[in-house]
Amino acid sequence: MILIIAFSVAAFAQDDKSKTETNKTEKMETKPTEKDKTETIPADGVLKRGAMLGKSKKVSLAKVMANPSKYANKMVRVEGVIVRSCKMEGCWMELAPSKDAKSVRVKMKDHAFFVPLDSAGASAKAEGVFTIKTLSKEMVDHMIKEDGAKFNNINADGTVTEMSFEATGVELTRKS
Ligand SMILES: [Cu+2]
Repeated sequence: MILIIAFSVAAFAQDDKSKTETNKTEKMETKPTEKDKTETIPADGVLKRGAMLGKSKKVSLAKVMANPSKYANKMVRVEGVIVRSCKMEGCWMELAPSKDAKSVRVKMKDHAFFVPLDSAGASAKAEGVFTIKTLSKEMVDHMIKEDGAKFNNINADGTVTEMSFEATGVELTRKS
């Protein structure tokens, strides 16, 4: 009985701490549910998250990466392989044209939907908009420490300027 009480106090204390940190860094954003984090990506179907994919122009991820400004700020559809994804909430994933290629960070728009935490290795289609943004040092540090992100282009002041893709909807599959 004592053990159970001690455990629940510890769990409560931890909850409290994560709430405080969240409020500081991310304001009152949507949090992923347990299902959001752990749902299985099927091999014989698709797991859809966010808005249904529409009929925007399909573009090759490799072509966009070769010429980012040509595609920036227009709604497009891309597809690729998930190289890495946010280990905390699934609020971003790195999408590459093929397994060992350079990737682009795909962020789930408005932090309103999420991909499963073990999404790496799955294939994804995404619809959204490419933008070029500078991330603050705080954001970069947070993403490396908390989310398991990697950056190879950190500026001297700790910020990162990167092209990213803001997705309104994604479709994931384990089909190879
Ligand atoms: Cu995240």
